[in-house]
Parts: sequence; C-alpha cells; structure tokens
Amino acid sequence: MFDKILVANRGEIALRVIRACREMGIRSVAVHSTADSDAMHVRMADESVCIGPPPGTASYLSMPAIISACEITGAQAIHPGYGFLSENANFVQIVEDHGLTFIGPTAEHIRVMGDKITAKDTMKNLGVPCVPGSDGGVPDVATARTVAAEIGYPVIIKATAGGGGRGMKLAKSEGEIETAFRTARSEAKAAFGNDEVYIEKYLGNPRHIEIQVFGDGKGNAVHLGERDCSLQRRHQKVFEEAPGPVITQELRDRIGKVCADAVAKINYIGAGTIEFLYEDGEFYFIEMNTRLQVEHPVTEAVFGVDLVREQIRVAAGEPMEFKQEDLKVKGHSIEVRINAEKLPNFSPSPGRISQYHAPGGLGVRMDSAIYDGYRIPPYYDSLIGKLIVYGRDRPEALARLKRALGELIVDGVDTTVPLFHGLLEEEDILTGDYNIHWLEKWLAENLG
Ligand code: MV4
Repeated sequence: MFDKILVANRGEIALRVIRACREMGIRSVAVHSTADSDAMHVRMADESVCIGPPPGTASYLSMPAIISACEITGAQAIHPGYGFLSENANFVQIVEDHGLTFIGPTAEHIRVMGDKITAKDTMKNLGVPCVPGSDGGVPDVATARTVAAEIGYPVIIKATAGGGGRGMKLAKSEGEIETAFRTARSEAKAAFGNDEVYIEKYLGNPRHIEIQVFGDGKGNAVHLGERDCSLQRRHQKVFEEAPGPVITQELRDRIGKVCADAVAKINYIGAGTIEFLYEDGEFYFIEMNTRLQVEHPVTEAVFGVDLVREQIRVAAGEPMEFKQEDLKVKGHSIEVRINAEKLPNFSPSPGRISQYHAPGGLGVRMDSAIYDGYRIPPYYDSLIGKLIVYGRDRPEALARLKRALGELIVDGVDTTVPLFHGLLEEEDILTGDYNIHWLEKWLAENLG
C-alpha cells in the first residue's frame, strides 16, 4: 500500500480523497493555487504544496508542477478527483513515466473512452446496447443523408471529441441534415480541433441512467447499480438519485451484468461510469466516464461501500473488497448540488461566506470544503457542496432532504438551495416522473 498520496484537486472532492487516505493510514499531500492558500483541503491534508497562480491552467492543470510536488514530498501516487487532469491520458502516461501511480484507469482506457466513436465501437463489440446510428465517423453530407434516411429522423450529430453535451446538432428532417452536418463539423473543429462527427437516432424523451462499474485491472469487475441523473440544466446535473425511480431489480441485474462483463473483458481498473439513455424499457449506451463522478456518494449510500478506498486499493495492486454477490441495493439516496449561483440565471456568485451551518442527523452527509468566513474564489467551478441523504425508501429520502435543506445555512453568497425547495414541492419529483427535459421545462415555467 502507498505511504503517501498526492491529491491533484481542490474543494469537496479533495477532502473526500484526503478523508479516505486518513482512514487508510496513508499520508496526504494537498496541492493548491495561490488563490487557495486558505482552502480547507490545504488545512486538512498532512502537507501541502503551492503549485501556481489562480487560473486552473496554471495550477491544477499544470502537469510539471504536480509531478514536481510528488517528487518534493515523496508521494507515490496521484488521485486526480474529477475534472482537471482526471481524464487526461497524456497525464497518466507522464505520471507512469516518472515511476508514480495514477489512481484511475490506464492511459489507453482513458484514450479509448475519450473518443466517443471508439468508445461506442468498443462498447458495441463488448455487447453493450448502443443508440442506433452510423457505424463510426461520417465523412460527408451524402453519407450523413444516407445514414439518417436508414435510421430515420430525427437524428443527432455528435462530435467524437465532444461528450457531456458539447458539440451536438439535431436534424428533425432531411431538410435540416446538410446544415446540421456542416455546423456540427465546423463547431467541432473550432471547439476540439477535431471535426470528426457521428450520427445517432435522436431519442425524444429518455432518462439519463448511468451504471457504476468497478474493475481490478486483472479481469474482475462488478457493477454497483444505477444512478438516475436526468435532472440537468445545460448538461449540468443538479439532482441525482440511486436507485433510479423506474429501474427494477431485474433491469438492474441485466444491464449491470452487461456493463460489468464488458469492463472485465477489457481489464478495466478502478471506478467507471457507463452512461445510457433509457427510453421505453431499453438502455442505449452513449458515453463512458473513466473517473470517479461527482455523484458517487449516492451509490456509496445504497451499496454501503467506499469507492475512493477501493480506487486506492486496486491502484496499489490489492484486490477489491467486494464481490458482485455482496452488492445489493438497500434503501434510497439523493444528492443535490449546492452551487454558489444566483437564480434564475445561475450566474456565478463568488464571495465571502459570512455564515455556514451544515445539516446533520440520521442519513445526512454534507460533502463541502466551505467554512465560516471562507472566500469562494472566482476562478473555479461553482460547486460549494453536495448534500446527500439516505433513507430506507424514496419517500423517506425525500423527507430527509427537505428537513436537511431546512437546516442548511449558507449566508453571504447566493446558492441553488431555493431551487431544491421548489423542486420538492413538485408532484413529478415526489413520484419520480421526470426525464432529461423536465428540469429545463420547469425552469422556463417557474423561474423564466
Ligand atoms: C442524446 C440525446 C438524444 N438522443 N443522444 C447530451 C449529453 C450527452 N452526454 C448526450 N446527450 C444527449 N444525447 C441521442 N441519440 C439527448 C441528449 C441530451 C441529454 C442527455 C442526458 C442528460 C441531459 C440531456 C439534455 C439534452 C440532451
């Protein structure tokens, strides 16, 4: 096992990793920008290294600075958290070239899944059900027209270098295909420096269901069920839950086994998430994320596992602590993302937190790196906390969420908390009757 791990991140996820290290008897090294000298992750780690000026590109994304921080402190492994360098295959290669361990998948797995066409092709060959569409990239308008006619309109054109909703164009009918194709291409070229695109049948009203998988890198893998993350605004998740309100044990077992078998076959190591659109009882693969996700705590709650501990274990060559037959969903968990943003436009609201009181009590977990008097810097994302609740069933989790939100005090900045008070008054939320378009519609009607 490692003696010392460097955490190449900030905010609540850095704390999450530092806490796992402490429980495992592993020393932790925080890295921080000059804007984060007073940050909680710096205080909570065993030691810290300043790695650069405020912009992420000059600090948390600076590979030489992070590698140097490992060499100075004697850290043997790097946990990347999410975002920043967590899905950068070149970084993984550099980490390994320096004799260090990247706590996450291999550079090759990250590369394959980072290119959405190769990801889909790989998954399809592994028996994972995919959205009907082009076989690989679409080189020209004529091919786009032919493929679209075959699968039927509406179709969606996606950039292979995109993902997470970036670089997509809808074509509702043949009259729209040429413009959609050309626009998708040029936007992809401008945004990613890669104009390769592919085509899929457009699903009208799906839910976003993602399967948590975990591999040991030696051909063994398990799944930890699903999360329903359909409630999104501009491709940003705001409310996530496990299990999914419409996913039966039979569906979970079936798609879960497909996913676990797929990642076992490629010797996947660590945590991964296989994203699906779910419509009319069918799963359609869209993307795979090769990192720990923001919303991993809802899975931890209902499966009773510590995913970060497991990431560290398998990275050190130790076996996973769980087997598939030990993993059963129990109860219900919901996460809401507390962002320092001002409604109705969700405009960033950095500034000084004059008062903070975290909710507590049975079934409540508040993952946050804020504190009384903390100044939220304007340089990074606006997530300031995640409130995760657990209940024996969904109604209990919802009641607990409402109770915990009532206890939470974040003064001095605007937050997304009022949004959640509003959502918890909605019948559709209480019954779980929502899809990927529900939140945008509700926001237009209620905050527009
Ligand atoms: C789709 C789709 C409909 N049909 N693909 C958006 C993010 C990216 N991960 C995939 N996305 C979508 N892909 C097909 N074939 C609709 C979306 C989509 C979406 C997906 C998940 C959650 C929220 C969404 C909001 C708008 C569009």
